[in-house]
Amino acid sequence: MKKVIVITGASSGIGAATARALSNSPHLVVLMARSKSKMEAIAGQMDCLSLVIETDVTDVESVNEALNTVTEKFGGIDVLINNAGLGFFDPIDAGKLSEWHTMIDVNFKGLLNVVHGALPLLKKSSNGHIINVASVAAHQVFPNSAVYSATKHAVLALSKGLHQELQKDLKVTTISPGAVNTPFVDQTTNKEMIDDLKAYFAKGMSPDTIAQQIVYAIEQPKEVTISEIIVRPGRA
Ligand code: NJP
Repeated sequence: MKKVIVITGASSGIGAATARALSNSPHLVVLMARSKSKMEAIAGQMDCLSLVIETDVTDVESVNEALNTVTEKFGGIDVLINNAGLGFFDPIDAGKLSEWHTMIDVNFKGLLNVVHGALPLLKKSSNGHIINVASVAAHQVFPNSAVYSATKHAVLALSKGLHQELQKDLKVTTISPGAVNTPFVDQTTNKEMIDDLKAYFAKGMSPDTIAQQIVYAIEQPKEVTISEIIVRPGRA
């Protein structure tokens, strides 16, 4: 069945891999992020119908304009993949307040902005489905990532609330990856930690692996909801 699938954070990493994984599907795939040229390069290699929309999830107007464009072009939304996110790793004592605020603004408030705009459209769809990309940090708290973990705990809590209140209208899936080899870690500004972090994430899973799990959740029959997927690198 053909679905309109919106992916936030589609310019890189897991979001870009998910767009590519849907490339040969019958679906209509919408790529949203701030880096338009990167998304155009990805969409240019996709065989399915796709649409690139420059979107900043922290900007309500930008999000609502993007969702209006999707509705105009494709008539609505069936699947929303809330994937845009970032992490700055540092001890809490480093006190980098603006980095804490950015993580909350993108990972949680940004996700809420998209959910707020998309919910009426998803509820109209007979295949409405929200897929939230959380993290293993939604389930446990790691050193040097207290605020990141807090944002991902919030994403998981929101997913559970959405399911509780809206399960008659739509499916909700949370996917919680462990380390994935993407540019995710490059944003960390702690110079003492960055080399070790890069080496650690380089040994992580391929973003294609996470994309396959997301596609698996999308392709389930109507009577099946995959509520949660936790996927960790397969090493001791
Ligand atoms: O990271 P990366 P991942 N508005 O840096 C976008 C979670 N996760 O694929 O706007 C709109 O390659 C940014 O686009 P741009 C993680 O928390 C990861 O690894 O053009 N989009 C880019 O497309 C996150 O939720 C790991 O800069 C915004 C994308 O976000 C998700 O996986 C482990 C934006 C980030 O791509 C994808 O991360 C884990 C904004 N304001 C969870 N700001 C991991 N990699 O190990 C950023 O547990 N983006």
